[in-house]
Amino acid sequence: MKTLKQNKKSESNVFLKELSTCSLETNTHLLKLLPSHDREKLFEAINYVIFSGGKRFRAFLTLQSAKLFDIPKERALQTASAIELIHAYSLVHDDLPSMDDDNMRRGKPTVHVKWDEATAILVGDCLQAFAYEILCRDITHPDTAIRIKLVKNLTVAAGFNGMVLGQIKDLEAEKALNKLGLEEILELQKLKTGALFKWSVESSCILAEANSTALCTYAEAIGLAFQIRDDLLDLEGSINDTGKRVGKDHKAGKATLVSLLGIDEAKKRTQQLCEEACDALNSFGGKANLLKAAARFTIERGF
Ligand code: GRG
Repeated sequence: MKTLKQNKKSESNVFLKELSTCSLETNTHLLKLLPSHDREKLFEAINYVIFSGGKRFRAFLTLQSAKLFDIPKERALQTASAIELIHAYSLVHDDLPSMDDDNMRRGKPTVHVKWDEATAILVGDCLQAFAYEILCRDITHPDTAIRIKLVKNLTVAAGFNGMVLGQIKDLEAEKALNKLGLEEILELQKLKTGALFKWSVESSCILAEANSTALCTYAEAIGLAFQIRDDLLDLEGSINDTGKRVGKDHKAGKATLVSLLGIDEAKKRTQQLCEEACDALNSFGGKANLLKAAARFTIERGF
């Protein structure tokens, strides 16, 4: 009989293998979609960002949630690619000197360091536009109304009532005299990180014309847990594991759930969120096992 520890280890190995498969499939699909271009510098920088690593965790969420509804792989790869492009754009812009000012991402120099600021801005712009263009293609779904819904919901998740609003709140909080309270931090994280997580699974419900309540509850919980883990890694992780500078947010006195609640309480929160996320998927039975494993990865990950 396997011990609990052995079971956890084998679940984690299965999950990591599946994460790597999803990453490979998404990269192959993106390579197929990427047009050739005669603007060498821009094209080189875009390739650098798209294929510079990254866990492809959002693509994983999309591909696995699509499996719950037996969505054809080609369609799911379209939405998985779109969400990774939006995520990649957000990282390139977040790293800019006027935002978080980072020189390392995914273990490599950031775009504005390797090239220049203008290139980084344009690369982000291109990635964003490309994501929407992909969704509009017929292969995403034959029904135009469904394609429009995918695009519309993604603009909301990424835009001024979603990720951008979260980013603005984050930038303002850094300069504010009064530190943010618990509810304000939760709201900020829900927008900055959670909104894209939510679309990652909601997109599969849109493709399947299925109810999205359970999956959205799951995504909101793991989105927050993912962010708390990110803040913990900023404190406890290393540049080798995370591929980016650590200790920066802590040093800057950034308002996070970890700085507000302390390390132990923050870890407890991630446990609760993981349980909440897994419970939300119970109605899918064994089909949701990998998504449940993803929730556990979210709170245990070291990268
Ligand atoms: C520029 C509008 C705009 C928004 C930026 C995403 C974001 C908003 C900022 C990134 C800051 C940050 C570290 C957020 C924490 C959660 C997060 C998004 C971490 C990075 O995501 P991973 O770990 O990255 O999935 P990889 O590289 O694996 O894809």
